[in-house]
Amino acid sequence: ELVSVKRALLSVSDKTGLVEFAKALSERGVELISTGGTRKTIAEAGLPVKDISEVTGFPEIMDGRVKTLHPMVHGGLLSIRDDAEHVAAMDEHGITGIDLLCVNLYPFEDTVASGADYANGVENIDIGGPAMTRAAAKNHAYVTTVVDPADYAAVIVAMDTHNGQSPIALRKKLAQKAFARTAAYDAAVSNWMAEQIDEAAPDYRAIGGKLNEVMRYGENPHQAAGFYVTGEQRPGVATARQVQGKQLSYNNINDTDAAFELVSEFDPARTAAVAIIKHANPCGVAEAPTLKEAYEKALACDPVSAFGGIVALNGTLDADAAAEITKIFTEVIIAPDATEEAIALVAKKKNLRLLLTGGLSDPRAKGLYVKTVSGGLLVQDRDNGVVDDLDLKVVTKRAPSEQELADLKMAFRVGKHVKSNAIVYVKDGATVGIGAGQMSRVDSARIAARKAEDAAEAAGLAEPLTKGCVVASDAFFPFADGLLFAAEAGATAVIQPGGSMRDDEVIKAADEAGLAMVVTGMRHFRH
Ligand code: 93A
Repeated sequence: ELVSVKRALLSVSDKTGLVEFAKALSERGVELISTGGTRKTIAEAGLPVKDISEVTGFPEIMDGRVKTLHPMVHGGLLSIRDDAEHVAAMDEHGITGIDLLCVNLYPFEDTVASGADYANGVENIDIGGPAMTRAAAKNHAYVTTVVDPADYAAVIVAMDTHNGQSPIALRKKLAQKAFARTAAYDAAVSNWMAEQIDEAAPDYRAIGGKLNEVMRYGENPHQAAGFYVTGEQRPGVATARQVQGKQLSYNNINDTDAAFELVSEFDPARTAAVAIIKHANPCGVAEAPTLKEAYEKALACDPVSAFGGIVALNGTLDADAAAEITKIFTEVIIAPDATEEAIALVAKKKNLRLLLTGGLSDPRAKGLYVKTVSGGLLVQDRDNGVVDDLDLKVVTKRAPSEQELADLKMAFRVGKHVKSNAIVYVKDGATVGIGAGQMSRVDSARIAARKAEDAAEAAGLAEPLTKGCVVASDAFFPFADGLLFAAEAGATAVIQPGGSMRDDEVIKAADEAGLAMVVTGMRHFRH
């Protein structure tokens, strides 16, 4: 259980604490062996130290690429000291056991993090160091493996309390740490290489996550649930301050997030905007000079569904907007901020939750999206595509008017936040029909038109709100039928990613129907 430490091999890039450690070992009668730079540092401190070449009988070659990769070293690290055959092999080849290995690796992570070029990155991949580390860690029955300067002191203390010997518990613990280090090192190399060839997969471990709250239940009462917060600094539901109201449920958090992410797409410097969400889908989104007007326009899209919904605003909740929103039953209001008056108005509705985020969520920010599947995790980048950044191409004979173009962009912006298949009708800065989550795109187009008719009827209007609207589709129209249906419902202009095999057919149909159509080249599936 205790093994004496008679011979140590030291080979470190990070020389922190090296001299002190070497000195302590040397004072305890341990023979020191070392590689080039490490040896030099130890020798300069006036300590006796043998060069690795004396052990291997071989010079360091190829710019140090091959210095410790030798049977004299690996035999010394790996030999089972009480195995007759191993002992015979050691005798035959003059191999002496190495009882302690002190290694830290070429600073690969720091080198690539500092923006080193490719050749420099490759040169900093340590081969001999991990090989020795793994050999010593495997043979922890005999060898003490030290990969972290923070452990130097503990090793000396352990030796001192055990008469110069190293206890098995320490060797096991250090071996485990050594394997963790080489595993992380190889992961860093592999990730960097993946980046170099543009094949890096987002790493879900980067998200982390700390349990913030045990929830009453999940999506349904029989499901346990917890709310974890990640380190992400984007303003949003996880970091918002809850001003009033009872605890948010699992579904509330999901819907509130959907609402806030959507409304954050609207730059407050350009317009006030409001999104109303039900079951993670918008049932009304609008922009207007004031939040109150935006809310009224958003509500008009689908007032029936908006009941019990989540309302997100892209600006400071003011008294006018608060008075309007509190007229119907709403679950949650989320906004960057609120005035004192607005807070007082909301306070009259005890159960209504008010969340203040301190800012908007940057739609262009990078982030990760994780979803579980049976036996796995799907990890992808956040969809941070923004229609304003896209190169929109007019593909029809008629180009959209200025108003149509503004509405088209808005429709596409909203469509990004609607479950696929998504069809969004917009008129004068407000959604007038949203078709979500259908298996067929035509059905989404139909449902959206039907909802517009219902809303017009409820409001006592002569014609559906879709007359003269524009339409967005989150993905291309595989056939002309969905597009023609939208035209029939009253759409005059279309925005869609394009890229269907039948694009020509779809464009021809659009031209024949007198539609203006722009393609974005970007798809916004959301499932
Ligand atoms: O180039 S290597 O992969 N080939 C080796 O044989 C080898 N042996 C030790 N790198 C190797 N090392 C590494 O050299 C160690 O892991 C350590 O990081 C570094 C110490 O070199 P020096 O003592 O010359 O500063």
